Amino acid sequence: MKFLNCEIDLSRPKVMGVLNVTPDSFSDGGKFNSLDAALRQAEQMVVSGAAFIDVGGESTRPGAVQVSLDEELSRVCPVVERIAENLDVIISVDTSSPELMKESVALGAGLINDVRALQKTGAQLMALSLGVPVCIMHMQGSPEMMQNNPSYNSVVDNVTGFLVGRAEQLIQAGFDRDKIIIDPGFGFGKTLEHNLQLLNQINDLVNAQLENTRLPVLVGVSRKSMIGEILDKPVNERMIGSVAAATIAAYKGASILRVHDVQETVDALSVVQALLEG
Ligand code: 9MG
Repeated sequence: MKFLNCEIDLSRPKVMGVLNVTPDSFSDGGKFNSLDAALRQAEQMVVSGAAFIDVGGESTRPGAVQVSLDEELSRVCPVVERIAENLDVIISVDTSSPELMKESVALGAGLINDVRALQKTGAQLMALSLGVPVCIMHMQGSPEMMQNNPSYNSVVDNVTGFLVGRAEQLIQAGFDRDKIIIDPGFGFGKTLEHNLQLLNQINDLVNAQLENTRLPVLVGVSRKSMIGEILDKPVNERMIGSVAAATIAAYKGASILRVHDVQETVDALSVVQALLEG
């Protein structure tokens, strides 16, 4: 897949490091220190082997309240700018806001990661005009309400149908097929049972055909409540469970793993890669 200044071979699984820039993410004081801390964390993830850094200023956790556009811009833009100036990595911007898409691509972001699949007013048109690859995600409901009794006839069919249908709409609107990544949205309006069915059958999504080709699949399970529920452990004790789930997804064909624990996941993916090549 072609990004701003480089091409990434997604036939081998790649790691996307998560960089949350919400106020509670870096508790070391003022703005300058927070920026420095964000850059150091991004640098560490790049050294550990991340191909992408996903920068997000809006919490999309279940029950999270929305932040204002100004707040999101002021959290994300300086971090995108600093990473673009200092690191050789593809910057993904985790946003549904067309204004932030525009600002961050101008500052050097090379991928738009939208948990709302470009369905917010103006997002699709903006992403099209910017011309960078996009990741579209499935979510049932909205972050405020999505875990209030989610239900499906068949979660795998429903999620696959939505993502392939949405990709088709984007292509018809002028998007390049080679610039679309799809994501089942683990934990976004899904029970543990739904998440496990999706993980178990992630190869169905990987193999879903759109005009005789497949779309790369991004999987984000890192530290999520599905891992917490399985292990009965708090968020700071979910690393091994998260790596295990990412490993399964990669073995079944996922192309990008969105994770907090980059080095551990990169090592696990090397084992997957050796097995697949062997
Ligand atoms: C921002 N964000 C949180 N979880 C995510 C997931 O699973 N996928 C993508 N694409 N973005 C996510």
